[in-house]
Order: sequence, then C-alpha cells, then structure tokens
Amino acid sequence: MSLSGKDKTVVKAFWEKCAPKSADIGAEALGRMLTSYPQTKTYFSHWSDLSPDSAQVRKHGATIMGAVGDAVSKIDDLTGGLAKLSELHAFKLRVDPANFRILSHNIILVLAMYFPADFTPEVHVSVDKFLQNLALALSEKYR
Ligand code: HNI
Repeated sequence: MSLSGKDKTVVKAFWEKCAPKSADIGAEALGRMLTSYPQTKTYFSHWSDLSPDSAQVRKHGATIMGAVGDAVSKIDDLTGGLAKLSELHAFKLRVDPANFRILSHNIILVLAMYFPADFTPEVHVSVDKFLQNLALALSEKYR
C-alpha cells in the first residue's frame, strides 16, 4: 500500500512533534518489544542487560528511532534511502523481517502513549502505512 501525498504530509507533521522525544520513544518501544516479544531477544544476546531501562536498550532505541526519523526525510524513496540498512539487517545481522512488524507495532503503541491528543485516527492510519512501507523497504535486500 503506497503512501499518498496526504499520508506523507500527515507523517511529516506528526514527526515534527515527535522528533524532540525521539530517543525516549525509541527506548520505550525497543524495551517493550524485548519484554513483550521475548523471541526478539535472540538478536541482542551479545548485550549484557536486556531489561527495558538498561543503558544498552536506551542507547539502541535512540539509534533505531533516529533511523526512523531519517526515513521520514527519505519518505519519497524509502527503498533507495534504506538500502544500506536493509543490507545490514539481511546479510550481517540476519534479522527475520517478521520482526520489523513487531517493532513497528511497539513504535505505534508508544507514539499513542506519548501523544494521546495528536495521535488521531487519521494520524494512526498514515503512520501505520509509513511504518509498513519502512518495513517493506528494510526487507528489500532479503530477496
Ligand atoms: Ni535494527 C542495528 C535500525 C529493526 C536488530 N538497526 C541497527 C542500526 C540501525 C537500525 C540504524 C545501527 C546500524 C549500524 O550500526 O550501522 N532496526 C533499525 C530500524 C528498524 C530496525 C529503523 C525498524 C524500524 N533491528 C530491527 C529489528 C531487530 C533489529 C526488528 C531485531 C528484532 N538492529 C538489530 C541488531 C542491530 C541493529 C541486532 C545491531 C545492534 C548491536 O549493537 O549489535
């Protein structure tokens, strides 16, 4: 499902609000993913502490959300913009792409938690589509 012009406008405007909280949002989303979907922990077994508030989880959550913000700026060409990151996840990290949906779910949840007033159904639809397209772009190099 490709993003309409309206989806892109909605996502960009909502991201303006989220950006200052990006690190916290990413940390909370990653921490929740690791706790609620413990099968995702296998990829991070080289970390010493996988609990939601650990320094490693917080730091990597910020990294992931930074990449999501970067993807907002590449919204017109997610496949090209995320090609290197897709290659990394496919060939080096070997992350099963099913996990991209799981993380997206946790990101959506945290966005709704942090911005209950701004996260209208309209925003929900467009952000969900954006994260689906982001996951698809990250899955591109697996073929
Ligand atoms: Ni992901 C590293 C972005 C989903 C497992 N990941 C990164 C890095 C970025 C990133 C950026 C750092 C790259 C570098 O060092 O050059 N990851 C993203 C994004 C998403 C995502 C934007 C989806 C929205 N990653 C996932 C998922 C998993 C995952 C769903 C596994 C469940 N990622 C990893 C692992 C690393 C990683 C593992 C390496 C971490 C480390 O520190 O060793």
